[in-house]
Amino acid sequence: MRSFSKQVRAVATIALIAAACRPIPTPSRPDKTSSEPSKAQVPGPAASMSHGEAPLGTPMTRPDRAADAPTPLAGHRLRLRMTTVHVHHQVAPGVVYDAWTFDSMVPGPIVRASVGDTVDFTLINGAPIPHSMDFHAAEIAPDRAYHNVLPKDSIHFQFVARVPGAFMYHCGTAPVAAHISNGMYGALIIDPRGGRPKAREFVFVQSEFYMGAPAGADSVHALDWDKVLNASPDYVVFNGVNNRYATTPIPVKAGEPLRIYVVNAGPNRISSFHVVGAIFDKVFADGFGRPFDGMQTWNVPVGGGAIFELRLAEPGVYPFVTHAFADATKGAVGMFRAEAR
Ligand SMILES: [Cu+2]
Repeated sequence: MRSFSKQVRAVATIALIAAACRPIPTPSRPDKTSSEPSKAQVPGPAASMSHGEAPLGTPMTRPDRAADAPTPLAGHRLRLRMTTVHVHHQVAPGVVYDAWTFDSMVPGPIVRASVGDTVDFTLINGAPIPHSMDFHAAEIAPDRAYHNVLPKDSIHFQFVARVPGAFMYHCGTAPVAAHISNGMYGALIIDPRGGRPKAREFVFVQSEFYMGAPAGADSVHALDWDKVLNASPDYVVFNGVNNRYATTPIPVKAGEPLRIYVVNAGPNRISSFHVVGAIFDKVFADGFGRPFDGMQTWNVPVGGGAIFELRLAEPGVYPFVTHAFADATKGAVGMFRAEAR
């Protein structure tokens, strides 16, 4: 079987040849902003020397971040700009992965808008191979909006959010399983007009890592394509990091209303989301329509999302997991620490 890197190079070559044989639409070039990557962020060959303070090479993903959902958008137009960048991502202590990202983050930035809002989106490809964007909350012709963006090129499109819910976005460039496995996904929250009842809100994106043997001076892992095809990940994680909120529990108050947006990026494993010691008051599948009341565990399909509302009854530590426990054992576990109000 051909190595995965050869397959990716072949796909990239085919994409480049195809692009050379047809006119490339002129993208709307965004103005330079601070969100555009600096030259230091644009990936290049790893340096083989140090300049004394730190080794040169591919930059790391941005530092750890909280699970809190961002505040809802004030206006009705979300001007959104992302850059695809290849960086090193720390999946677990001492375990570094050669990730493909939106904005140097795994998962990518959380996007939030409301029903009726226009999402005005620009994707800039700062990576050395083609990438693209697929928003599950958009109703749009994929061959117009979701096609490949070549290195150093960009694409611009917009859509109006019609359906509320917790949605996935991801790179849709072939082979899609590779681009998702390498880190190109994120959560897109669409609020109903007028919002949802007040609650502490969190976003968990479940996903998988398939580790090849470490290579290079930095012992960096890259994708093992056979493991992807066998749906046999080494890590299944929330928000990109093994046991992320188990080692650092999320503080909440006992009895306060909690709302959790869960998106399952996969690319292969169903998330059977469960909070130990709690029953969900309401679960919204994706987020639209009538909720299910009194649920213990809810399956979030690959490429899907769900919204969970609950309260933790008393002070204590409450694990949240995928109840597919082989996957929880591989890292999809976190903790809430409920304190007295
Ligand atoms: Cu991609």
